[in-house]
Amino acid sequence: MVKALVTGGAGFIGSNLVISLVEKGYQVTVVDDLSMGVKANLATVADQVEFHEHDVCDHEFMHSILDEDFDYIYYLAAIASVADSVERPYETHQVNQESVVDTLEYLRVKGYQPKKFLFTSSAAVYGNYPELPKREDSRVQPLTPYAVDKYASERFTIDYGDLYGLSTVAVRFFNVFGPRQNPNSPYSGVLSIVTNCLLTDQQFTLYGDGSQTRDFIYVKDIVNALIFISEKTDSHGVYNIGYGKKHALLDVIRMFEEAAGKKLKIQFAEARNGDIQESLADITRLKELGFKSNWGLENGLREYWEYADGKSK
Ligand code: UD2
Repeated sequence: MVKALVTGGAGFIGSNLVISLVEKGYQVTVVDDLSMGVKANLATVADQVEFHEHDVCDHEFMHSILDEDFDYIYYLAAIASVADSVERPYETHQVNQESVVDTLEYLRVKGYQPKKFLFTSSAAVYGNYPELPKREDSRVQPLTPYAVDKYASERFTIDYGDLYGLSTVAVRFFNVFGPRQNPNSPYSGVLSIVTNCLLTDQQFTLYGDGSQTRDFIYVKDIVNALIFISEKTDSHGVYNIGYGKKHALLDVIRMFEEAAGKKLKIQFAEARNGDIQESLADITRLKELGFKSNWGLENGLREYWEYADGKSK
């Protein structure tokens, strides 16, 4: 049986990945300290997953788990909020970088050779340079502890591949949305907040005039991309994961209203400090590897709404 480890497997993207891996018949182990994830995210696969409620910074514990010698390791555990990383830079560093390096080092020292170690990074590493679209070799500008640690961990991931022969790869997520994204912080993914407002008839605060663009991608396409990239023996280096299309926030909200058959009450407010105006992935590398997305933005929005609306009833 194929064995996979997913750190952060109870989180938004992690739980979607775990469910897909279980559907593929993999034996899945999850390590998640539930600081951001929730166990309920894995409710449908609870009896098919080995779940450890544990901090990835506990090196001894992680070593004992890694001794299971996995075929695939998906490293999603992270302090996932940029705002949190600014509040708690050192703690972020321990989770978002130290734990990753310790895992890579343990694999190296023990001579374990997973088919792939996949690290999940973020478009945050690109910072504020206006150059678009963002190619994997575009200039980076990590402006926050979150972005610094993500960038450094990418590099460690790749260097452990180049220097020590581990099969490793890193990905940069653009704006991901879909089931189980947590809307509870002002810095949660904007579409999870929109969903929450639509479901509860609350007013949504739009920061700026809505013309800011993002490369939104449905979580199921993200999961497919993660599995695809990890299973390709010739994947290497960094891959952007987005659709390679930019949409104005207000246009996406209109599309979402259409899918929901409901109007969102919008209150406009000053643009957020540090908000970037435009974001767009160049996904040439991902396409050249042979990946094709299944859902796309409109289908993703529709399916997300059906899920969220169904849950609320
Ligand atoms: C994303 C990441 C962030 C960081 C950044 C790097 C998410 C959730 N956040 O931030 O961690 O990597 O990219 O560039 O993926 N907005 C509203 N009202 C709200 C919430 C948001 O108008 O209640 C706006 C927000 O000001 C922004 C847009 O919606 O212009 C998207 O916001 P976001 O937080 O979902 O994502 P982003 O791209 O700012």
